[in-house]
Amino acid sequence: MLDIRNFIAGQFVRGSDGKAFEKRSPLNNGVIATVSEASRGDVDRAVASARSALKGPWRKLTTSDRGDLLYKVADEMTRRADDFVAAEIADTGMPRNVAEHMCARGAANFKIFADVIKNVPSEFFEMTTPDGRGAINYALRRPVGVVGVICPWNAPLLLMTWKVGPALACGNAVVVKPSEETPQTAALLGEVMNSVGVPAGVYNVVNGFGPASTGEFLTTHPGVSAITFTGETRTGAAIMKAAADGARPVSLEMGGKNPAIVFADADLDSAIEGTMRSAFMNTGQVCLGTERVYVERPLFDRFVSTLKTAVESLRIGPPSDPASRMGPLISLEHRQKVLSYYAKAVESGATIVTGGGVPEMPGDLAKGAWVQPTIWTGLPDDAPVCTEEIFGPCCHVFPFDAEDEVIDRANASNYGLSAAVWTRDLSRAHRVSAELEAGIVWVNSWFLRDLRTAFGGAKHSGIGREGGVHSLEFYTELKNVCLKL
Ligand code: NAD
Ligand code: 6OD
Repeated sequence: MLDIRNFIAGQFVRGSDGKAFEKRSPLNNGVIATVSEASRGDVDRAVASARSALKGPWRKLTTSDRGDLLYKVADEMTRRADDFVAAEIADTGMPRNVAEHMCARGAANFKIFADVIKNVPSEFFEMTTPDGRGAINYALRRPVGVVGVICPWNAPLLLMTWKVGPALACGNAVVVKPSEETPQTAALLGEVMNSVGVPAGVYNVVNGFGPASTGEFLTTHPGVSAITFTGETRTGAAIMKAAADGARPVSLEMGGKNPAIVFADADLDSAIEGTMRSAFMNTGQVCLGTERVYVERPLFDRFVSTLKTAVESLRIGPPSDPASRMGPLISLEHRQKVLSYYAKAVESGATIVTGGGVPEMPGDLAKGAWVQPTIWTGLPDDAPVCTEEIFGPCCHVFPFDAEDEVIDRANASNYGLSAAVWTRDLSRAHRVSAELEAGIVWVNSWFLRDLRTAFGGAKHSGIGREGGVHSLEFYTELKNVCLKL
C-alpha cells in the first residue's frame, strides 16, 4: 500500500494530527494508497517554509539561473517519465498514451516558462523634467510571493505544472494542494525538486479536501500572496470569496460546456476524428471537451451515423491493455453524477444514438467507475443535459441551418471556455471564430496548444489568462523605477 505524505520544507511528512484518507483505484475501487491529510498547522508550516525560502538562496538566483534549474526539473521528470506515467495511471485509470502525453506536457511546462521569463523585454521610457536633465523609467518584475495552487483531478500533472512552472520561473515559492483523488504525481515532483537541488521550501505539497480541510486552510491563509485555481466554477467562486478577505489576486480556470460546430463543407473524417477526441478523450473528463455538437443539417444524419460507428469501436478497458482507448471515470461518486445526466437525458426525451449506461466489465473491473460513451440527439438547447457541464464521455448532437443561428446557439451558455469549428471555408472560419464567446477557438483541430498563447475562459469559465507572457502578469509584480538624471 502506498503511503503518500505531505511535502513541506523539502521533507515528506505525515499530517501532524495523524489524519489520513484512502485513495481508491477508479479501475476496481480498491484502496491503492493512504494519503496524509494536512491539518491547519501543517498548512501553516508549509506557508512558513515557502515564505522563508523566498528569503534564502532562491531569492539570490538570477532569472537565468532559475531557468537552468527548471530545465533540470524538466529533464529529471523526463528521465523518470515511467514513474510519472505509472503514478498518473494508478490515480486516474487513464490509457497509457493519454498519460504519456500529459506527463510530457508536465516537463514542457517548466521549460517554456523558464524561456518566457528570460526573454520578456522590459518597459523603458525617457522623460523630460523642468530642470532639463530628464529622467528614465524602467520596469522590474518581482515575484508576488507565496502562491497557493489548487488543482483538479482530471489532468493532475499537466494542470499542476501549468501553474507551478510559471510561478517558480518568476521566482515565487508555492504551496500546492492536489486533488484528493490524484495525490501521486505532486509527491513525485517533490522527489524531483530535491534531487535537482531546488531549495527546500520553494515547492510544498499539502494533501486533503476542500471545504473545512486543506483547501480552505490554504486559500484563507494570510501568508498566501496569490491563489491560482483550476476546477469547478462553484469552487472557484468560493475561493474568490476566500481571497477577497485578504485582497489577494486570483487566477481561476473553471468549467465549460463547449460547443463544436461542424459545417456541411467540413472534411468529415477530420471532424469525426476531432469530435471523437473532444468528446471522449480522457473519458470526457477534459474541461475543453465539446459536450454540445452542432452539425449543419445537410451533413447531420451522416455525421451522427459515422460518429456512432466510431464510438462503438472505441475500446473500453484498463490501461494495462495497450489497445484500450477509454478508461473509467475518476471515481464511483463522479460516475453517479454522470449517470444522473444519462437518466435526465432519457427523462427529457432524448434519442440515445449509442451508449447511455454502464458497460459489462470482467472480474474485479466490474467494481470500477466505468460508463459507456454516449451520444444523444433530439433534445432542446435548454435541456439540463445540454446546458450543464457533465464531465463524462458524452455529447448531444444538434442540427442547425444557418451561420448566425448556430453562433447564437453556441453562445447561449453561461460558460465560455473553448469552441471547435470545422469548415473548409477560411472566411467563415475567421468570421465565426471572432463571434464565439470563448477563451480559445480551434479551427479544424482541438486541444492543439502553443504554450506561449493566452489560455483561460470567458464568462463562468474563468477569470484571468495564463500562458506565455500572460502568466507573468499574474505571477509577478511589475515595479516602475523612475530615476532622475
Ligand atoms: P473541484 O472544483 O471539485 O476541485 C478542484 C480542487 O479544489 C480540488 O483540489 C478540491 O479539493 C479543491 N477544493 C474544493 N472546494 C474547495 C474550497 N472550498 N476551498 C479550497 N479548495 C477547494 O474540481 P474537480 O472536480 O477536481 O475538477 C473538475 C472541474 O475542473 C470541471 O469543472 C472542469 O471543467 C474543471 N477544469 C477546468 C480547467 C480549465 O482550464 N478551465 C481545467 C481542468 C478542469
Ligand atoms: O493545456 C493546458 O495548458 C490546459 N490548461 C489544459 C486544460 C485541460 C482541461 O482539462
